[in-house]
Amino acid sequence: MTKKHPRIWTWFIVSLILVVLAACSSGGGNTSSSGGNTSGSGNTSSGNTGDNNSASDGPRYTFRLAETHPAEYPTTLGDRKFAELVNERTNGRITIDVFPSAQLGEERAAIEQVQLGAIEFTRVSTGPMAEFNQDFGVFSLPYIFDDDDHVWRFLLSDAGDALLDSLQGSGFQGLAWYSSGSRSFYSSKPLNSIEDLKGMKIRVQENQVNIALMDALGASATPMPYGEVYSSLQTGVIDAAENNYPSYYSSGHYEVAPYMILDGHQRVPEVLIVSKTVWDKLSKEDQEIIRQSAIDSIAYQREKWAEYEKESETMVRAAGSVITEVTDIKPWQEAVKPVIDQYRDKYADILAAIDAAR
Ligand code: GTR
Repeated sequence: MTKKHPRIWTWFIVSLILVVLAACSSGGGNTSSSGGNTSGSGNTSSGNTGDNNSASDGPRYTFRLAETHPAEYPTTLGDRKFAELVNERTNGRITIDVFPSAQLGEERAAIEQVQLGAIEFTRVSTGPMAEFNQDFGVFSLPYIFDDDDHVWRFLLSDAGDALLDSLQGSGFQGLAWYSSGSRSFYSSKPLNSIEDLKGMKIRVQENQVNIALMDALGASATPMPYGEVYSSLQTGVIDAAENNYPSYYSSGHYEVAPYMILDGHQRVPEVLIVSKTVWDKLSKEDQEIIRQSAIDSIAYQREKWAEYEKESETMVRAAGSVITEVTDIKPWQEAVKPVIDQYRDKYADILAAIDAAR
């Protein structure tokens, strides 16, 4: 009999502790709360500096950023610089964890997740973005830019800003552009001239313009995710693919497709985007910090890009890739003219802005 009372008390105390714990834990960890809760949030990596300026005030967030490329690739370095600036400028209140190597899914799947708000940020190529916002298809048109400086004059113009903002209609906010050089063809078979592409099955980034482009070259377009290209080249599912030197090298494609022809048919920039669902929940101050940090990460990404572009060229040449220069680009430009004709009206305004940036 005497034992019963202590047991009831034990249950009472345990229940009380559980109720108190439950009440405490419901107050933090919500990444979208708008209250000024700066303690007990789910943020894993920040240290609250205890500063009381406006950047430190407000909700704490831990966001994810999906990246296709490996950790040392220049876009990933740009993403990390961006995340670092945001973290510094909010005194650790906003953390953006970068997930490289397509850990969060292949590019198209990552874009879909960002559109839904399941992943907050991603850095992607404007190539696959064309299926989410048609204006982005303009970047897949062949030979519309003279060189990298021309691309950047356009991207940093009002027309470039307008393109970033046009993503709002598709469920994103565009934040900044990153460099991606120019794309050229490579194959497991010798590539000496434009004629060699005829009849080849060529992997392209997933969008409609690329299908028209391969038709114009007498090849057949095989859109597929980037992560499947290596094995598809290896097993002969495709004969060729196309990309810039950094991707050709870092993906290992040069090992299975050692013939490259430097036709430079496209300059398809990279873009850093955030989910509109997430963006709209942020305060104006946080939006401004995030936008400015993205813009401020561009210079670093461009610098790393320039270094890695040279390094990857050296590495693939040293590994024995046979690189053919194109001395006369005119036959290439002539061959792809039907593609420009097909899309001239659709992209009239953007093409005019690209011309104006020459
Ligand atoms: C790269 C780009 C990637 C991806 C890839 C591809 O140049 O950086 O984001 O789009 O091309 O061809 O799929």
